[in-house]
Amino acid sequence: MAVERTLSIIKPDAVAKNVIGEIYNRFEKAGLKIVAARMIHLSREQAEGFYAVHKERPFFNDLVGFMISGPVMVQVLEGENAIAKNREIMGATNPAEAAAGTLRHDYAETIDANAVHGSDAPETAKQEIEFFFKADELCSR
Ligand code: RTP
Ligand code: MG
Repeated sequence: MAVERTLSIIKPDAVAKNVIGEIYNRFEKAGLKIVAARMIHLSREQAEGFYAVHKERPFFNDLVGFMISGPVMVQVLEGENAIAKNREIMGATNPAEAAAGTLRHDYAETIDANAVHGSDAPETAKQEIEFFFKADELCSR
């Protein structure tokens, strides 16, 4: 299986709950390495840019409003099958449907405030990583 990189965001609700460390622990236990990380309070323009793919969706304004409601923790995860593995750790988009033991089951309240983001495919992972980090800010190890 190929070593991949994926972009992960701990969203404002989970940062406010003070569970960054708990979430990092899940990544590390699953064999994913944090190779870059940064805390940032996104501007509206940044959040709209990051979620541009969803701009025609009915939930776009709520999503952007939520993502700028407080700081987020952004990280690049590296490991075998990292994109799918991270999505497995995250659980279903709607926490009510997320399997026991997943991050969204354990830390999320609603489909809007759903604790984490993870890239969904190799091409989006590449774009999303480049959105937040320069190449020399990634520390492969
Ligand atoms: P994410 O991008 O945050 O990792 O989540 P995802 O792939 O599981 O879900 P996606 O379809 O990409 O949607 C992005 C975020 O928009 C919010 N959403 N709200 N009200 C709704 O029907 C709805 N659908 C999606 C969620 O916060 C989701 O994480
Ligand atoms: Mg998505």
